[in-house]
Amino acid sequence: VRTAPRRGLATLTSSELEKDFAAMLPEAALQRDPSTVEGHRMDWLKQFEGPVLDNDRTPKFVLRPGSTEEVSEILKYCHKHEVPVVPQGGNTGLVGGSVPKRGDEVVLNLARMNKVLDFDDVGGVISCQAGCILADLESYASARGYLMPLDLGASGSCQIGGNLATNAGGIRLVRYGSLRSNVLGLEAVLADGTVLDMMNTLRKDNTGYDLKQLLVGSEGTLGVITGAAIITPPKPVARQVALLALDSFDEVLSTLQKARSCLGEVLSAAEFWDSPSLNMLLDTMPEVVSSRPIEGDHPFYLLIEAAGSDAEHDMAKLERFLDGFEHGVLAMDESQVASLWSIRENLPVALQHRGGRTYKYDVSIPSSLFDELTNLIRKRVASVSEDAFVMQYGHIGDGNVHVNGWSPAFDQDVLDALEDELYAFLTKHRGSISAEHGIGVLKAKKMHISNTESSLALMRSIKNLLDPKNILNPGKVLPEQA
Ligand code: FAD
Ligand code: S2G
Ligand code: ZN
Repeated sequence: VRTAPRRGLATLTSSELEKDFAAMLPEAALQRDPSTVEGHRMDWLKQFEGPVLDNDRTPKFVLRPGSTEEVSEILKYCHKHEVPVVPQGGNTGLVGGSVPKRGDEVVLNLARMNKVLDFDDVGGVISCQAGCILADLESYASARGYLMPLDLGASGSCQIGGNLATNAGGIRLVRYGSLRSNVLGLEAVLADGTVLDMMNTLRKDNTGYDLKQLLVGSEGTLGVITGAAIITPPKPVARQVALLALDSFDEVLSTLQKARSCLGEVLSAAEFWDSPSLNMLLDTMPEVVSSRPIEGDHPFYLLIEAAGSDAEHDMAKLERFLDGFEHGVLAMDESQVASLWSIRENLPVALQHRGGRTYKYDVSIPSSLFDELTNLIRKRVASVSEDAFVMQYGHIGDGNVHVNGWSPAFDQDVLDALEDELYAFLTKHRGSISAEHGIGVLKAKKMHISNTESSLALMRSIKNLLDPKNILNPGKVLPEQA
């Protein structure tokens, strides 16, 4: 908790701000309950907490606007009075982007803007407000024979606005592509309160710079996303999931290749995890996963999902793919499919429940370097304690690996040494420091590893153009300048 006020902090106190916002917004738009407000100031990992400043400079409320107009009013006011704002969705982000960093920021949460505005059931396009929870949109689309182009373990809490702001990846990217490629329209409010209405449901619209794409993935630093129009692909008729036990990461890769060639267009997901991941889950959340899905403790597990329009046709493809494997299970009905998926989706949840300290890395690297990367992290984490271990899991279909070290205690020196070595490795091999989780606070200082100086300079010019007073999520994405 930082007590002394810092240079450049907002001048208005929480009480003054609250009085002004109460005068301009309906009562429902101000959340004052202290424990709720506190929850909005701590991230999901419990690793980032907005500091409480003295002199009543830390807002004791959260803003929850109910309309784009209210967001615009709020930003006009904050722009005029130079009050920093943290746009927030479901607060499931993993890089510290969704909570205050300095302590004087106002949290602007989109939860109350959760309406579906329109659904085009011929073209398969949903238009909705940014505060819609992803799982709610999935139910809405599924009831109409469609589905959302993304799914992730946080779908029960994350909002489509946050998904867009982080260009979230998840388990469907291998089939439907990035969220970015599925966005047709966007509505956002800029730092000065200007409403940018780019809500469009046309598949083709080549009229100048694609401004919406600037906001997708900008993590709340260029504007507040208030609405979107997203392509919803047709819901597959049948879904089958195979889980295979494999002996090496190379075998995971070769099996993925085989899946691609045997299943072709019906391959809808390819996720993997290793033995330490499954053992951690069985040990930490036996109430969720009580037994091994396949007899024995195997080095690696590969989950392959086929989803198409003809169960028989898909099954024939799947049987060809599964031919020759010794250890595996094939889930045919929804409950078996769900239980295999629950292993994968609960890995990060169990890790968070486990307490202790997680060293979380979400990287993209050429698969040939995977073992070297993991051994680098394993060597460092093992030096913290003999109970420490490293887990590997993720979206192998997109080459996106989540390497998580865990130890009972935290060791700053180990973290510093690990990160120096890891980021030097990524620099050397032109890997990405963030495959899907974004930058937030956590990786702002490492942006130079995945971006050239000229790219960073252009990003800064764009930030200065759109948010010259730096009120939108200050200290996130771009490294702060001295
Ligand atoms: P928040 O966490 O609230 O915010 C995230 C960022 O977006 C912040 O910088 C915030 O300022 C900004 N923001 C939020 N809403 C808006 C808005 N309306 N306008 C402008 N900026 C906004 N991520 C993946 O990519 N793939 C995964 O597979 C995945 N799995 C996860 C599993 C679990 C169990 C958990 C806890 C997280 C997972 N995540 C994953 C990370 C996280 O869920 C995603 O980053 C998600 O998109 C964040 O959405 P949110 O609504 O919670 O946003
Ligand atoms: C996933 C969640 C966060 C993590 O499970 O796909 O994106 O790295 C991750 O545990
Ligand atoms: Zn992921």
